[in-house]
Parts: sequence; C-alpha cells; structure tokens
Amino acid sequence: MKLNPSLKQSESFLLTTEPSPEDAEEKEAVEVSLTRPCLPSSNGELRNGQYLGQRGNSVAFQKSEELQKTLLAHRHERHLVILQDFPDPDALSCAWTYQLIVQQYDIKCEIIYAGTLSHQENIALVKLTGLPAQRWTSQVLKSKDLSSYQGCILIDNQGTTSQLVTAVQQAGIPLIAVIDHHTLQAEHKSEFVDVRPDVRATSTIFTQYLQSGLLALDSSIGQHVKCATALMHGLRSDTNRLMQAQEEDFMAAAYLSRFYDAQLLNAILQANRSKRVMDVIERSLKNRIVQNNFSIAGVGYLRYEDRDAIPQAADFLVTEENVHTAVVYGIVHDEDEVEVVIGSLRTAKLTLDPDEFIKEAFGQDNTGRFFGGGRTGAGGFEIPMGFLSGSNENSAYAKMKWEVYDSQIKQKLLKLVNPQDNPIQSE
Ligand SMILES: [Mn+2]
Repeated sequence: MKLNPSLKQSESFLLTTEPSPEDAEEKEAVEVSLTRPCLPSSNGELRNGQYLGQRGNSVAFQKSEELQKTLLAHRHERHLVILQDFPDPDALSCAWTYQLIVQQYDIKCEIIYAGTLSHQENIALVKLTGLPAQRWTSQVLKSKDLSSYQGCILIDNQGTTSQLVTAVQQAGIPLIAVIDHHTLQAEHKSEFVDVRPDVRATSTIFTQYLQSGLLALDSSIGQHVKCATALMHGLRSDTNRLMQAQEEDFMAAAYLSRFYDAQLLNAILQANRSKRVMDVIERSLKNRIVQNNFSIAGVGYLRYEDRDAIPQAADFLVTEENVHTAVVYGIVHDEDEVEVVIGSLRTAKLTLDPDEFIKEAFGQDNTGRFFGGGRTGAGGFEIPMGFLSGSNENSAYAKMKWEVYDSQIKQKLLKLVNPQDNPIQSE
C-alpha cells in the first residue's frame, strides 16, 4: 500500500480493498487518482475563517485530503448518513455524492431522514434521479439493528434538525463526519469536521471534493450525470438560483456544468405546487402583518406532507416592496398526532444574521438546545408542542391552542422587530 500523506499535484495512489493495509495486494487495488485541476498547492492561510476564491480552494484541498484519510481508516464499514427531518435538495444531493465517494472505500452508507420529502421539487428530484434516500420513521427505526452500523455522518445539518440523532447517539454509533455550511451549532465530537458558514451551499463543498479528486465524475456514467444534476439543483436552490452565489459557488457550478443534464434539471424545476401548498401561501398573504420591513404570518395548522409550504410562503412574502425579512410559521402535525411549530425566515437584508435572529428570538429548550438556527439569508425553527399536542377534534381547543402559539411567537418576534414598543399594543 503506497500512501503518501503529502500528496502532490496529479499524484495517484493505490487504495487497497484488503482489510489490513500491511498485506495489501496491489492486484486487487482500486486506483484512485488525485488530479487537481484548479487547486493551488500553496498553503493558503485561513484567517478568522475569511477566505475567497483561491484561498477557499486551498481550504477545500486540505479538507479533501483530511476526508480521504478518514475514509481510509473506515474501509469496509457500514455507515448512516443522517439528513434533516425534511431534507432539501442541497442535503439530498450531497448525501448521494458522499455515498458515491465512499463506495470506492468499500463503505456502505444508507441515507436516512425521519420526516418527509415535502417540497414538490424534492419529490421530483428523488423520483427523477433515483436518489437513494430512505425515510426512517420511528417504527422503521425500531425495526433496525443499529449495532450493524459503525459510524454516522451529518450532511447539511449538525444534528439539531433531526429526530434520528438521539437514537443513533444512544446506540453508541460514533460520529465520523460533519459536513455543513450552517453556522457552527456546537463543538462536534467527530473525526472529521468541515463546517464552512461562508460557503453558500454544502453542494459547493462537495463539488470541491470532486474537483480535488475524491471521485472522478464520468459523463458516460448515468448515475454520475444524475448526481451532478442533483448537485447543481442543490447549489441553485441554496443560493436563490445563484443570485446569492459567490465566486466559490460559481466555480462549483461551472465544474458541474460539464456533467449535469440540463433537461433533467428543468424537469425537476417544473414540478408544480399542490393546491394545499397554494392554500398555505394564500393564508400567509391574508394573515401577514408588516412592521419595520418585517413581514410576519402565522398560517395555522398544516399537514406533515405540506410542511415545505412554510418556506415557500416565506420566499413569497419577502418579495413584497418595503419588506426585507419574512417569517412564516404554523403548526405541523404528523400521523401520530405529534405536533410541532415550524417556522421559516427569509431575508434580503445583508446585515441580518438569521442564525442570531432566531436564537435571540426563541432561545433554548431546557436541555440547552436552540429552537432553531440559520445560514446566509435563511433560517428556521421548530418548537415541539409536547403535552399540548393533539385533541384537535375539539375545534374550540384547536383554535385556542393556535391563538396562544400565534401570539407568543409574534410577541417574541416583535420584541426584536420593534425593540422600543410593547409588542401587544403594536398589533
Ligand atoms: Mn444547505
């Protein structure tokens, strides 16, 4: 086994499929070639997390090498890639890319999420590309033997938006990698951490891994083309169709443009909204209050499958003139009558940090966990309703419950929107 820790440009090395590297046989080896088309070999320094362009590339390069070493140490294992409960295109496409990368190391990984695919484009993405993500409800989770997994990976999240994390932690499955672009939520006890809040999409990070040679995309392989298309979709959707993209994201999109299928992407984007989603958007328009350039709307109860109507409503409300920030929230209930308040924030105001705003507005639960967080331009929160869940067949109770949550959320938001005012009188 030839492994050179200080790999140079265009250097290739042998990755054996044998369990022990000592008696590796080169005949059985898979060759992984590390060609770096655009990455500098310089040791571009990272100061206070600020870097751009070439500087970003050297971080990407260093992280790719680090990830490769981590994967080499875990060959032949089975892992779980945990996504947020309602995975978005950025998460789904990156998890798939990860799965394709780690296959070369004979690592089998399953991509799992606890909630549902809600947004029409996500459903289209998964159906049209055959993206291998599985829904693990609490029943599915019970039926699984978690001891057969040797590690877990968090992609496009840091464990704060998934119901599966607690069960996986309790089963003693170690955290192997955290790869995300949201603000760092905690210090992670993970072997590999690549959290870059100044990158606009996790898809950009994964495209950089591809560019640094972790997987050589091949346009004659159907799965590679579909995966590149998924990444392009993830990158576009997290950058507001590239409008918030920065140099690194454009560089990533340029690289993907060599492999992706434009027609397939178009088909994914053509997915229509359901009537129920349109109805939620309508409620958000009717119920919105606009103060100090913030548009705030509670949309009442909605089904689990329609949960993604909330960010879509927020996307729409933020397009009104004199509005820079929109917050939309509602009570989402699943099959088991579990209820949770879910909210989304969208902002066009560069000086508003969604992560800070949401943490400040809603604070933490009694275990110290924040109810939400964010990334550039967007954020979200989830407030479990616990004991108050269910019993909505009693419509007077359901109405009262909504009114209490609605006023409490408005009060908390308006305290930040109008710091001087008494929020109750301001409505
Ligand atoms: Mn993302």
